[in-house]
Amino acid sequence: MGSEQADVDERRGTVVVTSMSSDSHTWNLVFLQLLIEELGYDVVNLGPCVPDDVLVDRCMAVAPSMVVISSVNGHGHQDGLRVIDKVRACQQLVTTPVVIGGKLSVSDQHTAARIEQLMAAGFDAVFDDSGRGISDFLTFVGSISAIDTGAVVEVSA
Ligand code: B12
Repeated sequence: MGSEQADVDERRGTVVVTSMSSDSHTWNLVFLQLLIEELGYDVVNLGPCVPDDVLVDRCMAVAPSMVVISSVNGHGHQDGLRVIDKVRACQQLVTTPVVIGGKLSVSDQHTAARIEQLMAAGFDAVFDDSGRGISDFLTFVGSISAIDTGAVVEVSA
């Protein structure tokens, strides 16, 4: 991805990458950190098993351009519904783009319904592994960057 790496002089802001309290997996977070850094953002990686109040407090302190939540242990749907409530309860984080992705459940059944619930609860996007996760995520980040810079880009559905 070297040639696509954004010029370091044009850093786009800070993204918080985090897991949630139940999830001890770490390589998903490292992967996302490297990916997002290559897109030109600084990343604050909160690591695995992040308690809800720590997640919210760190987001308040960093005031990020975006919060990227990752979960792969199968509890992402449940944890995500709880955490987004707490994030959106903070006035300062009401409009911050917050996304979630990974292996959000232990089964592929009812994926659409789970995504719908997470969106209705306040996430701006959900990237379940059963879909086109990473390419959809890159499109989403492109749309955030366009808002940041005022540029107009076409984002496919
Ligand atoms: C290594 C590993 C562990 C290690 C983790 C060590 C560490 N330091 O991270 C250990 C042994 C600790 C572990 C523990 C457990 N694990 Co584990 N683990 C794995 C394993 C083998 C690899 C995960 C990995 O590192 N992948 C590499 C990273 C880079 O990729 P990734 O995690 O898949 O993430 C990718 C995508 O999900 C996506 N993605 C992730 N997040 C996000 C977010 C966004 C926004 C986007 C766009 C994309 C995205 O992008 C990543 C790159 O493609 C997987 C199986 C597998 N082959 O995937 C199981 C797996 C994730 N583990 C699993 C389970 C169940 C557990 C345990 C609950 C087991 C147990 N009963 O104790 C515990 C979890 C405990 C807990 N509290 O969370 C299950 C999850 C089941 C599910 N979701 O359906 C898996 C899938 C194994 C399986 N097939 O059953 N695990």
